[in-house]
Amino acid sequence: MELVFATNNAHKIKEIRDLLDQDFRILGLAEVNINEDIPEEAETLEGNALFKARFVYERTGMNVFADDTGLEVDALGGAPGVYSARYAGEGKSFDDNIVKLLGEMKNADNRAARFRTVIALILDGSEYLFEGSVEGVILRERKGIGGFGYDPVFKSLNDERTFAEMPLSEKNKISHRALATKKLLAFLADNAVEK
Ligand code: ITT
Repeated sequence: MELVFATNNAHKIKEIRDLLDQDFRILGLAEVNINEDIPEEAETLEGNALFKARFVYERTGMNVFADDTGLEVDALGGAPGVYSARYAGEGKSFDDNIVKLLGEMKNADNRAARFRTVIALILDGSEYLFEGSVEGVILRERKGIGGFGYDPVFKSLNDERTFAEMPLSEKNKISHRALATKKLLAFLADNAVEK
């Protein structure tokens, strides 16, 4: 069965191809001739993931899924959340975002935060949502050089290391994205009819 993954991120596409068995053929946006950037303007992760999946479904009629991820910090009322990629402003770097985050949290004693990923699937015209999250804390300074985004300042409650101190292969087994993806894969294994 063919399934579009509404992303241009080749790394994400490879990761899911490695996890899915051969009954599924994953196509990226370029492979279904969608070459524009799909806007991410909703106010929730669910809204963005659904918007991206619907955008592709309306143009292609194909089964499709899309994801969105954010870092939700309790002391900041859930920010940066859906704005995680552009927290310090459009076109700013991962490090600029960390600088802003640590600045905003300078006086915060409550360091609780979570990474949350939402995946929206449209299968045979019906919509489904899957979620994965990892609870943790925001450190006061960076530790580690692996991963990306906010990884150097995020430590899961279940580990002594930040995500940036873990080998990527290990992070990719336990991450918010991995947990949401596992739910998607289990659902597809049970519900996707061979086409
Ligand atoms: P797409 O091309 O797929 O849209 P994106 O950069 O928008 O990729 P996401 O929606 O998955 O990526 O994530 C939004 C932001 O959240 C991302 O730019 C990072 O700042 C942060 N983020 C997401 N996953 C992360 C992770 O595993 N570790 C650290 N930061 C992460």
